Amino acid sequence: MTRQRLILATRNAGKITELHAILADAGLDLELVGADAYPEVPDTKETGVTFAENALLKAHALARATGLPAVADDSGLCVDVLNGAPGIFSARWSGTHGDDKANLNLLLAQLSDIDDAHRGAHFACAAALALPDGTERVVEGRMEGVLRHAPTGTNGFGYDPILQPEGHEVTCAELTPAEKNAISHRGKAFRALVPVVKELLG
Ligand code: ITT
Repeated sequence: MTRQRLILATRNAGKITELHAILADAGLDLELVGADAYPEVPDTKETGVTFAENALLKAHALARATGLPAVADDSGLCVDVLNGAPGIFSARWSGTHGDDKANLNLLLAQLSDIDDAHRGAHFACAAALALPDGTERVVEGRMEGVLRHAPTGTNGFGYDPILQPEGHEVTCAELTPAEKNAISHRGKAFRALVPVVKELLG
């Protein structure tokens, strides 16, 4: 019997490895491929105003274009004192999409006068599953923490060097990938997706 193919709407190999491990741990035998396996399918514009909307947009577009079930995620950093910003703008906060260093430095500068008592923030992730017939599900995960005044650590990406997760004395960039996945917004959202995948594809 051929294995059910599931596409993940990302070109980020780390995300594919992480979801693959979570699905395998759950006993789901699916063939997981990244968007790179379908180079003719264009990237979807993230025109939604919430993480969930953007994850659903990406999953539906890929499911429609390929005729296969598709998973997509959208994530970002939400800062309490900024009323949830950068949020969906996290990847392009400084104006240039994907310039992690500029994004982090701009955020630190904006928060320079804010003391430790008011530096709460969380990473948020929405993960969506869409089927070619239009069926959809979306789940969310969060990692709460506080923002440091300066970056520390070299692991991870994005805002990892300044987010110290709740209950930890180090930043996300000082955790190993496995330690981060165990508590991360994306790890939680992907794990919450397991029963959904079982329900719709199991
Ligand atoms: P895709 O290609 O999969 O869309 P992306 O780089 O756009 O990946 P995300 O949507 O997952 O990444 O995240 C958007 C931004 O939010 C990302 O550029 C980071 O600035 C920030 N971010 C999200 N998750 C993060 C994490 O685990 N650690 C640090 N920063 C994160």
